[in-house]
Amino acid sequence: MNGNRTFTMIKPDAVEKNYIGAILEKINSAGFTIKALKYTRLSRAEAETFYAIHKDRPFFGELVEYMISGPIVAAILEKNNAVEDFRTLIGATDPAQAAEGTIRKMYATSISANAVHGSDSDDNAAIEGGFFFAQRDIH
Ligand code: IDP
Ligand code: MG
Repeated sequence: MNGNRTFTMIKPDAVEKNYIGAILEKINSAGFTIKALKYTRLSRAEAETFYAIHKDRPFFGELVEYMISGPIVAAILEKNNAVEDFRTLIGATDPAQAAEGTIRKMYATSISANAVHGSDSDDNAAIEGGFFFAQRDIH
């Protein structure tokens, strides 16, 4: 059975362009409830840990530099079938391939600076949410 929580970040490019409000509005309009929310900035060590699964990929260095280049918004979201439905809402990793109306199509800059993160599984949603939020931050 699919779970009802996912984790997202509004990434530095979208924050820089003042898209926080527009992206949160799209998330709410799609039926997701915000369970936790934080405006923060990753250290290099945190970004390397968060993306450790990609450490052998050629884009890892670029990804870490980009993710520490400015502040982000982190959030835990709730909806039935949250992980899959949120991946549909954000669209393909490369905004050039993302479907019309998706968050990445509307707000992303490039395959690296692609506006938002979305967890890829229930297990990772729980791990990633736990990376940013204590139990007392989740409501
Ligand atoms: P996802 O965010 O759609 O799940 P992943 O394959 O998990 O995509 O990659 C994590 C992040 O790494 C992407 O969101 C993007 O910021 C960056 N990334 C992925 N592929 C590339 C690439 O080919 N070049 C540069 N950055 C990339
Ligand atoms: Mg991923």
